Order: sequence, then C-alpha cells, then structure tokens
Amino acid sequence: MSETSTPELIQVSTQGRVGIVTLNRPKQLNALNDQLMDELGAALKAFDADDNIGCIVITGSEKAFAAGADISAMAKYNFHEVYKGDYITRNWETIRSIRKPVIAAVAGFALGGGCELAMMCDFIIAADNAKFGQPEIKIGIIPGAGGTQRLPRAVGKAKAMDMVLTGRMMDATEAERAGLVSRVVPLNQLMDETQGAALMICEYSLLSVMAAKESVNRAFEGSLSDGVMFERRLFHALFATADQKEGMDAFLNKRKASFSHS
Ligand code: DAK
Repeated sequence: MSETSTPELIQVSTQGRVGIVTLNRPKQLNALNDQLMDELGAALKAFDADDNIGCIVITGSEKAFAAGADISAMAKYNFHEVYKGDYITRNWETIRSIRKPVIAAVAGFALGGGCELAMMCDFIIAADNAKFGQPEIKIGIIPGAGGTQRLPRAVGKAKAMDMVLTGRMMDATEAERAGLVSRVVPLNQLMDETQGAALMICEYSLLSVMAAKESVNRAFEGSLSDGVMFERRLFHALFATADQKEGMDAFLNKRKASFSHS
C-alpha cells in the first residue's frame, strides 16, 4: 500500500519545534490498522526530515492511546497470507528509523500493539488513567510488534511474563514503579507536561540530542563494552560541532546557550 497524502486517522500539528501526531480513530479506541500505521509512518518521517522540528510527540485520546492492532482487520488472515505478505511488519517498523526523539503521551488504554507502539517511543509519559497491557494471549496469539522483547527489558522478566501470560492490565502507578513509564501526571496535565519535556529537548543541540538517543538505544543491542565504545566515539565526535563550543562557552560566561544545530 502506498503512503496516504491526506491523513484521516491521525492529526498532525506543531507547537514551536515540537511535532505532534494524535491518533484519531476514536470509535475504535485508536485500534491500529494499515492505513493508520501508513499515516503515522509518513508523519514521523516528515517530521524527522524537517529542520524546524526537534522532537516528536505521539498521543491518542483521553480514553485510549491505542487499544491494539485492529482485531477486525487481523481476524480473517491465514498463516500463508501473513507470512508471505510479511503482515503488518512493513509499516510498524518505521518508528525505529526515526532519529529525532519521540515521546509517547499515553492516556487511557495502551494495549497490545498500542503498548508496543508506546514502547517503541523513546520514553513514555503517562496520565494517571493510563492502562498498559499485552492481552494478545486472550485472542489466541502473542505480542507481534516487540512486546515480548521490549517489555522484559523495561520491567524485568517476572512482570513481563505476568503481563504477557495473564493478559492483565497494569495501571499508571504500577507502570511507573516498574520502569515502563518515566513520569505519571494528572490527565489534565498530560499534554502540558509532555510538551514541556519536548520543548526542553528542542532547546538543546539537535546533534547531541540525536547522539544521546542513538547511544542509549545501543544499550539494548550488543555487549556493554561495545556500547561504551559506541558512546565514547559519539562523545568524541561532538567536539567537532559548533554547538559544543557554544554550549561550553555559554556555561563559562554564565549566559544561555543558543544552539545552531551544527
Ligand atoms: N481492534 C478493533 N476494534 C477494537 C479494538 C481492537 N484492538 N479495541 C477496541 N475496539 C473497538 C470495540 O470493538 C468497540 O467497537 P464497537 O463494538 O463499538 O463497534 C469499540 O472499540 C469500543 O470498545 P469497547 O466497547 O470494547 O470498550 P470498553 O471500554 O468496554 O473496553 C477495551 C475497552 C480496550 C478493554 C476493549 O475494547 C478491549 O479489550 N479491546 C481489545 C484489546 C486487545 O485485545 N488488544 C490487542 C489486540 S492484538 C504486529 C504488530 C502489532 C500486533 C501484532 C503484530 N506486527 C508488526 C507483526 C498487535 C496485535 C494486537 O494488538
């Protein structure tokens, strides 16, 4: 399927240098279908390529971030169709290629593919009504977009097994305690808090922000010594940037840094 040019199932907006994608399939609790994932991927790629954007936020509604992949679309497939067609892999992997920071602002349900989408973001800020879960076991499948891999990395094996095998939901308090989300805020402050974090990130050098993201992500691939070496090389490389000179000069001269992202 080709990328849609006029998004219908998402809304795209900006606030300063923050790009915001709002999932918008309210009647289906933002269940994620092919069209929505195409639109989301296209919006993320456009923000990533836009020099005026420094950070991206993905959010949903107050009731649901996303209640999972669209079960009505999935129900009819057979093994040979999903295997041969690499079912829903194509447009679920786009977010992994985004190099600018992506924050998930989660209210309400983040279940199945919705929880997996949130975990693909760089960090999650949750409203106090958020509920996370991997309930695929209840419909005869298992998580298919990284849930069995990212959830244990975030919350450890015991809780991940509990979630994946029982299909139960975790509330925001438990999710924060377990390390799945970075902050929990009252529902009515979710977007202000998230935009505040995103705007803060936008004030920093985009080069060091991108390097920081790349380096932290490296912690989840390969050995510690490889990761530390990767970090060291990026750390060294940042001394070639104008922003390193600006940032350190600003500190020494007790003024606010003004980064040029170069
Ligand atoms: N798909 C389709 N429709 C959904 C849906 C979903 N996941 N979740 C909710 N809806 C629809 C409901 O069918 C209902 O539609 P109508 O009956 O009004 O037409 C409407 O949204 C409102 O839902 P409810 O009436 O059920 O609302 P409640 O408040 O009573 O319950 C709920 C909310 C979220 C607890 C409940 O709707 C629920 O349990 N939803 C299903 C949650 C679920 O099982 N999610 C996991 C789906 S499997 C992969 C990528 C991704 C995936 C796999 C592979 N690859 C890259 C290979 C992901 C798989 C999944 O997510």
